[in-house]
Amino acid sequence: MKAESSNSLIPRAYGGSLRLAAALLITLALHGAAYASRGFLPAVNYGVGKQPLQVAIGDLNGDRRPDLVVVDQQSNDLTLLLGNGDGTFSAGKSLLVGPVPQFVAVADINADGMLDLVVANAVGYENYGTVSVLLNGPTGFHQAATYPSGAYYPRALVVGDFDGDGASDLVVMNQCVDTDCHQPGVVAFLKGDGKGSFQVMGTYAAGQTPHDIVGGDYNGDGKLDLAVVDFGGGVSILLGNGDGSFQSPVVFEAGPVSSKVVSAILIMMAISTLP
Ligand SMILES: [Ca+2]
Ligand SMILES: [Ca+2]
Ligand SMILES: [Ca+2]
Repeated sequence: MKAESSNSLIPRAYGGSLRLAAALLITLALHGAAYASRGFLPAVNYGVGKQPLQVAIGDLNGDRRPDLVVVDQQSNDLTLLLGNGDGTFSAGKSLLVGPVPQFVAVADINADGMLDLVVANAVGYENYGTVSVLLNGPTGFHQAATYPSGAYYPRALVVGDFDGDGASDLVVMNQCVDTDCHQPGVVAFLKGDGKGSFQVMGTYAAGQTPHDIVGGDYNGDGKLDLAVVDFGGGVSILLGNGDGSFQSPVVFEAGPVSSKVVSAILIMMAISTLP
C-alpha cells in the first residue's frame, strides 16, 4: 500500500503543501553548482491560461524530461509546459477541466505506466464540487471525465490506495458542506476502480476551515493517513484504518497558516507528536 505522487523527494509526507518546496529543491539540485557561483539567471517567462493558481511536475509525455502542468483558475483549464531537459520549456496545449479549478495532482491512477492528471474543481460556492480525471495515452491526454468531489468547494486532493485493494483512490479536501459555507468542511474518500473512475464512499470531519491536505503513513502501520492544514491554525491528523475510512482527527494546535512553507513545517511538527 503506497501513496502515489510525482514528488518522490519526501517519502513520508507529500502532496500539495510540499510540492512547491520539492519544485524548488529539484531546481536547485539541477542547477545548484552554476547558481552557487553566479546567482540565479534571469527569469524566463512562459504564457499560461488566466489566473494561474498552482503548478505540478511530472514527465507527462514519456520522454524522461520533467514537464510542468499549471492550473488556470479563470480559464478553466490546465496548461502543459513540456520540458526540453535543459531548464527551458516548450509551450504545450491546454486541457479543459471543470469550472474554477483549484489543484492538480500528477499520478498514474490506472497503472499503465503513464502519468495521469486529477483536478479539484471548485465550480463555485453555490454548486457541488467536482473532480476531473484526465487519463494519459500514447497520443496525449484524453478528454476529462468528471466525478462529484463529495461536498462544496474542493481545494486540494491526494492520490493513494487508501483501502488497500491495489487501485488508486482519492481523498478530496472540500472547504464547505453547504452553499453558505457556515459549517466546517470535510475530506471525502473517493474509491477508485483502477481504470480511472471514482465514487464518493464517505466524508470525514477535518477541522474548522480545511485549507490543504497531504497524505502519508504517519504512524508507520502501513495504512495511509491524512494531514489537513487548517486556515485558522493547526493541523488535523486523520489516521487511516486501511479500508478507506479514517479515525477522528487528532488536532495539533498552531498559529495561522501564512504560506505553503509554513503548512509543510506544521505538518511535520504534527506528525512528530503522534504516539
Ligand atoms: Ca496512467
Ligand atoms: Ca483502492
Ligand atoms: Ca498509518
